[in-house]
Amino acid sequence: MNKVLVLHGPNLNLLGTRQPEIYGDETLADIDNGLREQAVLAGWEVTCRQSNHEGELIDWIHAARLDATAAIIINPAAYTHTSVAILDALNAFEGRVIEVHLSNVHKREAFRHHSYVSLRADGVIAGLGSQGYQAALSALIASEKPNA
Ligand code: CA2
Repeated sequence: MNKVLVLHGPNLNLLGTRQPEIYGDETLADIDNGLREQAVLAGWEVTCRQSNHEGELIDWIHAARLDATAAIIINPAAYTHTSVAILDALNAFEGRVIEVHLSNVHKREAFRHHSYVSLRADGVIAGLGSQGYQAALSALIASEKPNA
């Protein structure tokens, strides 16, 4: 079975409680439950994790190298714009990587326009709200190789 790891970075545990005008009114649990349902229909398995700690996100990326995870969908949140360490960890991961942002970071402050993670990502989705995660998973499923 194809395994996908979904990683959410710092402060995304607050989704649905603050700033709905930017990040929408769904909670992180809503997003994760939707992805699990979508995955099951395709015979895929999704594991979702959120952390406010850079090192914990890196440890999960390292673990994905060893447990046959096919792809990582990651919203690194503010670490997008600061973390060479997350970029380095993703560079050591051999599967596919899709970077997702709820908001259109390019319409926002200049410091959000640069992403270290985009240097590694196979695809980047921004500004579609929670649908961005669904689109990322759909793209991964659609590109599944027969007998992979
Ligand atoms: O648009 C995105 O998904 C971001 O990755 C979200 C990050 C931000 O730093 C990036 O530039 C773009 C911020 C996540 C904070 O999430 C909150 C959600 C609800 C309430 C407060 C923060």
